[in-house]
Amino acid sequence: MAKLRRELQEKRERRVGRGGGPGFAVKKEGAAQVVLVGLPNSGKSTLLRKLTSARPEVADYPFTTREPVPGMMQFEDVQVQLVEVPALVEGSRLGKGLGGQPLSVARTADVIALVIDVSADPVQQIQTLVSEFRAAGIKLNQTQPKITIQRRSTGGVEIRGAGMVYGGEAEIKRALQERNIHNAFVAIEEPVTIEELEEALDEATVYIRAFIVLTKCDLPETSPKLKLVEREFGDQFQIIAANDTTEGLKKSIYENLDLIRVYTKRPDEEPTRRPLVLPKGSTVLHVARSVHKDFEKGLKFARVWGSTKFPGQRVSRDYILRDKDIIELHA
Ligand SMILES: Nc1nc2c(ncn2[C@@H]2O[C@H](COP(=O)(O)OP(=O)(O)O)[C@@H](O)[C@H]2O)c(=O)[nH]1
Ligand SMILES: [Mg+2]
Repeated sequence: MAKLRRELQEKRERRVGRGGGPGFAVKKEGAAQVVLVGLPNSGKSTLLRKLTSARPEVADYPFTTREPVPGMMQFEDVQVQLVEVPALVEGSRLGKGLGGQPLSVARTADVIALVIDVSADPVQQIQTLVSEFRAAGIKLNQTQPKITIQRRSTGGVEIRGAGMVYGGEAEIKRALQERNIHNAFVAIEEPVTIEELEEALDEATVYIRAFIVLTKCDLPETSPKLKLVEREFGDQFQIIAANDTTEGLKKSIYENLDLIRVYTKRPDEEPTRRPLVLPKGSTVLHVARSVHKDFEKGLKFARVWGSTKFPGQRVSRDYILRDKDIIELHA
């Protein structure tokens, strides 16, 4: 899983560079990188100051923050990197505001936080951000359609699952030809629109998890606006109101990262203090793999404390772990 993540990351970093101009990827640290994106004055720097020891300038004029500013959020025993990027505006990708820099950094994020000033037309702000991201090929909270494309040097076009696209083979071939792809293997494993296929062909498309943070909830008359945002976007995004305590806010953010912590232990010893941080849904096998790649082969069973019915229960390698589980691997 670590290897997969690294490969994906490298792939994304290459894509950033390809957009012309320098890449602005910020070196990742901690369990996940969350990029804070918002319009000018939406409260990004204030949020970063509240959650990390980074000290970006806070001011009531736009574009105070001109370079990405990373900070480390410590939540219990997990470190999460937050990165404030310069404000995004309508047309950023075309060079407006401070240009494509915020999009370029957001493109390689593990998770994107849309930082929205709830006191100023929040619906409009969210729509602006989402459409700017969409135009830049960054899809928020959408699952990547199951399409495989392998470019080849010869052999023409081979298509599997053409019936999954409205228009079938003819449409697929047209989309390929438009992109000067004459030799490729294309496999479509679920029904997709021609638009989704075209996005998959455009390698610049990335799919990133995102949530909304509403700032300035302390200002008067904001509670109806908060409700409006929940009604309009609640299906699409988790919404966090930033008027919580610092610890509460950190917890909400952590929960939105879909990570779990597991503590490994040896028989008759105490568990490690530092957790392994893995994606939600990880199994015993994933843990074994991230401890040591040889462990995977020799793994016989594991004992788990926490999510199991009984403490120290024996589980199989496919057992799905939960946050804060303690695990003892037996080879
Ligand atoms: N009342 C209130 N003002 C805020 C809050 N967060 C930010 N501000 C103000 O909004 C302005 C812009 O804040 P800043 O954090 O610099 O926004 P950025 O441009 O998105 O980084 C500043 O005047 C802040 O004091 C908040 O939660 N409540
Ligand atoms: Mg700022």
